[in-house]
Amino acid sequence: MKRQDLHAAWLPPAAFRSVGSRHTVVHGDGPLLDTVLAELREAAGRYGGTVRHGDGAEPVDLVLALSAVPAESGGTGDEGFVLARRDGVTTLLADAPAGLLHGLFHVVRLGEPAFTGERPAEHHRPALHRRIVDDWDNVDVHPVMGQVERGYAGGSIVWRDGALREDLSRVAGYARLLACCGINGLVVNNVNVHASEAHLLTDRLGEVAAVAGLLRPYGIRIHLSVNFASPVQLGGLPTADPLDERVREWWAHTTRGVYETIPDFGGYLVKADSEGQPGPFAYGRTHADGANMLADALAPFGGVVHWRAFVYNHRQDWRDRGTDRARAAYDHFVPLDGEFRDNAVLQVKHGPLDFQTREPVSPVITAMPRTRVAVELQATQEYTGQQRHVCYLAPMWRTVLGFRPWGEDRPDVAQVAAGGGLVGVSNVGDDPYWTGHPLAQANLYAFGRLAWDPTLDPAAILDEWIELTFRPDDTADPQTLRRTLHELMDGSWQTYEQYTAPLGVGFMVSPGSHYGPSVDGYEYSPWGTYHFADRDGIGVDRTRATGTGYTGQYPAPWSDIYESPDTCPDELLLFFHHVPYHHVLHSGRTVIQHIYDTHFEGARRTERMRELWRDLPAGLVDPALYARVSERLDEQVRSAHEWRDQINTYFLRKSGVPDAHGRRIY
Ligand code: BDP
Repeated sequence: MKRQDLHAAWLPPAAFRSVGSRHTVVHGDGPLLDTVLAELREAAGRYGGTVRHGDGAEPVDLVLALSAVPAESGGTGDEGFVLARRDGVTTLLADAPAGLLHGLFHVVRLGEPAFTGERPAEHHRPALHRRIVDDWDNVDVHPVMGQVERGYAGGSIVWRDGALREDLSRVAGYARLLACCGINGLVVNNVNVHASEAHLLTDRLGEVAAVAGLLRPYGIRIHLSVNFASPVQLGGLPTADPLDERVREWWAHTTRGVYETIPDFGGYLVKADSEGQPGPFAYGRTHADGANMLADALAPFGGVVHWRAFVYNHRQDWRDRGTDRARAAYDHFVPLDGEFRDNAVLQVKHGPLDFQTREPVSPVITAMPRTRVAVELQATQEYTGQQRHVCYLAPMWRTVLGFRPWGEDRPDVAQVAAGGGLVGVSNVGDDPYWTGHPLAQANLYAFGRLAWDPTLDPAAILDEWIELTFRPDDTADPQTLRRTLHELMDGSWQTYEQYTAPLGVGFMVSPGSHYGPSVDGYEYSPWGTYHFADRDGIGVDRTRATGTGYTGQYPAPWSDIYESPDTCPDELLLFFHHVPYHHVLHSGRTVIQHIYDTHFEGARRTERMRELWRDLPAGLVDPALYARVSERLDEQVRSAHEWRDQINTYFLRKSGVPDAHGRRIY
């Protein structure tokens, strides 16, 4: 495998071999069709096929046609397509150009099987209309957060040293990768909108337009994070009160300017009244007032405001056991259900706290039937090993998306999110492998695929990613390569969970960096993330009976299931309950023994992961990639042992209960 191929992530040239060796005809016109043609021509040039635009007499293997798919079969919508194969010809039909682009990538994913046998018509349509990636890129290097907030893959591919990069070829490559897995929106800047980033909305809009121009050929709309106080900061107004006419006019006027420059602009993303960002509370207004003002400014142009529900007090008094950060989003937003405009989407983190390794599903997702809700996931591995650890997140996301808040036979989270969308915080940077850890690419790929089809099996998504990225069949030992990658990645989320904070209790990470263990790092801080471990027990009592009442934010049956330690799932026990160390889990083990066992087991599993990689026969993957993964696995093993030893020692000292198996704890 050539080095440059690796940098193409899941779209190395060889991914197009099957398509590129065919005789293809394309019917239809338009900018996205130009992209389809360019992709096909590039592949044909490499692999000996031909590409024709429009009618002709020569025989063909592949037809892509923009044509109305009969309404009785449901049509294809804006982005769907129909794939069929008969009499030796594979056909892709779509009502709209984006459908053919997605169809082409589907055929690329299928490879040879797209061109063998017969295939009855298959209808493909995205389950979610809005499938958006949020970059947390800063224009300037932030003194604490760096160029990309919570970025673990180098600098921004868009900005450098406070200015738009001259060479934006990585952005074009990014658009292609995102389109291939189904993404159709990108928020180009950080949710924390610092001073220079705020100007992207006005005098630096040209930079946004330049990026939009690179996304457009791949059917991706650009969105912008905006600062709620922009009318003051940029407009010179004395207030940003959302009900003040001058403020409303400023936003209307500014938004008009945005659409004059970027006619297909997607909309705004706002983090307000959260972690120091300004918001409507300063003016005694609600978040619906704030969101609706922006929604009204965007509505004439078909734009949407994504308003984040991540609102909580980050300066709380840790001595006050009654204040529960997990409650905050629900308490702020649920009373506003029904007040948001139709083009306002409430963007809710999947869990009530903050992207921990294990959290219950946020109850906000269940409680706002009259509001469009988007679910936000985090591909950047802030709390899941920071792209130094292998942690394939699709199994976690699948668990979230498949959760049925109202019980069996009722809608799942993915169905609720269909009204608003699925959003993923990006994990890419200017690193040659895009994501620092080369295997972390799979998380971004999986995010896009789950946004398109939330029912996909994480292992099947991983198969796709492996086939596209590593082309196992081009290697001497395809099965070993496939098996090794699956063994490393399939269960890696569970492994990570084993050696870090136990049973859903969360955090226990180093404050600030969020990397590595610090059991009490946040325990006496104002951030609201506590575990309450003492000599007798651990966990947060969030019950209605004796705790913060958080369980009451869930509908039945989960409000009751979570309320009792007898029915609460083990993996979330300490999220919901404060229990003694000798409390017996459903697994039959005590909490303290579970902590010891899982930490020994998790650390041991990382050793096994390293061995598997060491045993991989030479030549199956590029040597530079091999070395990068090896170096990261060394760090994962080191870090997992550090976690194991600190967690086990801490709880041995707190509880005084020895390990039943007599293993060494320090
Ligand atoms: C937290 C991150 C912080 C983000 C915040 C957010 O630590 O850097 O700004 O989430 O989502 O997880 O707004």
